[in-house]
Amino acid sequence: MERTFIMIKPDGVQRGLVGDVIKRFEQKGFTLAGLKFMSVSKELAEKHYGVHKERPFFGSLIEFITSSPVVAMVWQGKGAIASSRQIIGATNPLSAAPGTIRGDYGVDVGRNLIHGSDAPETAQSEIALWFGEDLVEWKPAATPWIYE
Ligand code: DAT
Ligand code: MG
Repeated sequence: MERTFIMIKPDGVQRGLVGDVIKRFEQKGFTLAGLKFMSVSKELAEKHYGVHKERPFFGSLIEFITSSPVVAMVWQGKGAIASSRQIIGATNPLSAAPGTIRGDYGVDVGRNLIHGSDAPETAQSEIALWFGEDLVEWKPAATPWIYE
């Protein structure tokens, strides 16, 4: 079982897409392990996007992420990291396939609605950064109907 960090960005929240996004992960068969609605501090945003520090869009990215509340989540399941990236779609929504979250709802790379961890190492560090140990261990009753 893998865990991945997913965040609905300020544009997704402001546009009323929280329910649709959560529905997609639930329908896939993934399990929620953490969920919080929160404002993001500049410090947290800069840590989260630290890898992009030298990029020209870093300043506007931090400004955007801290501009309005986000929904931070941890989703768990078989292959959850790569599968979530597929559910989310390509970074630039204009290149994202229809049926993906970014492909269905976005047009601008700076308003691409959602974040998902890109590898096991980043998933681990992002979950630690956003949730620490504050995750819920549980097994949904539907588990044997999702996993053979
Ligand atoms: P992803 O969010 O798909 O993992 P990333 O890690 O390369 O993409 O970039 C992080 C975020 O930074 C991305 O979701 C939106 C923003 N971003 C990336 N490339 C950008 C660009 N060329 N111009 C403006 N914003 C960009
Ligand atoms: Mg990334």
